[in-house]
Amino acid sequence: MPAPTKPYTLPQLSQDAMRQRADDLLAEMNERRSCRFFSDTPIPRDIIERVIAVANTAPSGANRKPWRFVAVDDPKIKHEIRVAAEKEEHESYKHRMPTEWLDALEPIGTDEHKPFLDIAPWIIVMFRVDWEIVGPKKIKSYYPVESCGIAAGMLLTACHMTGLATLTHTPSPMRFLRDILHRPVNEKPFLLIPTGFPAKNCTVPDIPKKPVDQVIQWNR
Ligand code: IYR
Repeated sequence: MPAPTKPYTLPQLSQDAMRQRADDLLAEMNERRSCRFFSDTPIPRDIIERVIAVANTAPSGANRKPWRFVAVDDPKIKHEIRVAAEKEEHESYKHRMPTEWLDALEPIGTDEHKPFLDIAPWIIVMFRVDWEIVGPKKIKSYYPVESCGIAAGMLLTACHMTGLATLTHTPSPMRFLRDILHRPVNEKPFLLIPTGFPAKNCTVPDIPKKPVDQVIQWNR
């Protein structure tokens, strides 16, 4: 049965107001960078809950919200994650990643060492839920990868707009996260997002973002 409906409206802005808002948002989001040097300054849990709540507003296939955010601030668990991630990353950097990939990463300067996993006050680990058991039923998710990608983008945006730096970290393979965090078999590690303030002396690679005219193709 279709759900009951309710009205949906948005404030009617003038075109100039729309331009201004988009320009302001662009200026703000242009400042977002992947952060690899965090301060250990604690961030209260309720702030993390708020940014996750924003991500949780993301659209999802059949409105299933096929994600789970595991927010980790326990130093022991963060360290376990670091040790396991560095073990996989060591293998990847030394044996699994082809030269072409290593060359692509060279300007970014990443390597197998992941101290930020100890230092950042929080690691938000995002799991993708492909199915759930609800009562006697197994309920499928739809488009879980797309849905999680959208929610992850909204989480990064929410963190940035809240004044929190993030890194989208993808140790590979990341099966170890399910074991360390005791997650059930229907949850697959999707992304690991350390968050907190940037370290006082934090730097980022001085590389440009691709200009927008290179990523838009107008139909005429
Ligand atoms: N996951 C590895 C390697 C890595 C891969 C890509 I693609 C990046 O943009 C950055 C790093 C790591 O986190 O070091």
